Amino acid sequence: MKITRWVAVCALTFSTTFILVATLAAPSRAETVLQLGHPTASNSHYGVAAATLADELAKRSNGKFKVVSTPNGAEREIIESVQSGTLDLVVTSTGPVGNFVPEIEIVDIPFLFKDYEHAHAVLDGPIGQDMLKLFPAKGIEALAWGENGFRHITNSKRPINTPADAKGLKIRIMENQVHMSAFRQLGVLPTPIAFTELFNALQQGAIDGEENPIPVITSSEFAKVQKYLTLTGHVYSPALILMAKSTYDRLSPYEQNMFHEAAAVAAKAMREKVAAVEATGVAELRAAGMQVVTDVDRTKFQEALEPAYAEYAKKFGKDKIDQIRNYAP
Ligand code: EAX
Repeated sequence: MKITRWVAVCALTFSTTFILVATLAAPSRAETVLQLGHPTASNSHYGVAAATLADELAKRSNGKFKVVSTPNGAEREIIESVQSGTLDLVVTSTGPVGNFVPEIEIVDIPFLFKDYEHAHAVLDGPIGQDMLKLFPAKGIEALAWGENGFRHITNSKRPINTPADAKGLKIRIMENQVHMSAFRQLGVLPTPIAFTELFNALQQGAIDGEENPIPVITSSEFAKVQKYLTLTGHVYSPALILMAKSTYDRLSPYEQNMFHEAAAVAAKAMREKVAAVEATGVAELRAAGMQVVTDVDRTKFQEALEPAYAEYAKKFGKDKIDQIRNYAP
């Protein structure tokens, strides 16, 4: 009886000691959960950026940072939450970003970027990188430029071959002053609506059309509510990976660097996803019943928007616009 009790006490002491030692020996693994919001479905290019950022941060921090993503958010609202620090991260188009950092709206000027290569060169070069430095003064840390893609017009009324065909259509635009000026020039009725309301507005016929890159049109299933697509490519739509400055400031310099590096990998994955969907998306949309105008004369649209450039020059400076237009690395 006595021996049995001793064995039991010993076993207890041993296991307690073991647990204590094991606990002390284990690295401190307090997990930091970060909340991320983005505007589209999880299988979209935004979802790819969010998932890649989560993977990269988990890997680089040995599991310390865990990113939890919520899709289908309203961009302006989620940026507001990041600015106030109630949300940690956002992947967003630049659409509503000018409401927070006005200088950024310059990148939303139609026909500013010739092609993807030109856009990447500007954003990855000194012009784009200097723009990221404007965010901290507004309570936001800008981690990297991502990508939404060149935007095209869809509508439910008629095929658009020329700017004249677009006249009179009620077209949803982003909450963006630069786009508002451009679409006024086209003679459409530009209607700013949050992206989260867009599908319903199209379905109910409250508006006739909208404009978005192919990866948004496919992942948001707009073929269900839009018959016509014209590949106007009228404006390049960048994206940004942004972080609450309050969250960023709590990190060590080593961790801050980790976030920038992880975001760069996420942004690259986002661009790759955009390119992949660009390659297959139009065929997919045709198969889903859309009628696609591919051979549109883009210069006609560019000419129709030309008067808006006087307004842009006043707002941003002609030199700044030309610097981007003519940029060669
Ligand atoms: O960022 O609002 C828009 O049309 C955006 O392109 C969309 O939310 C994806």
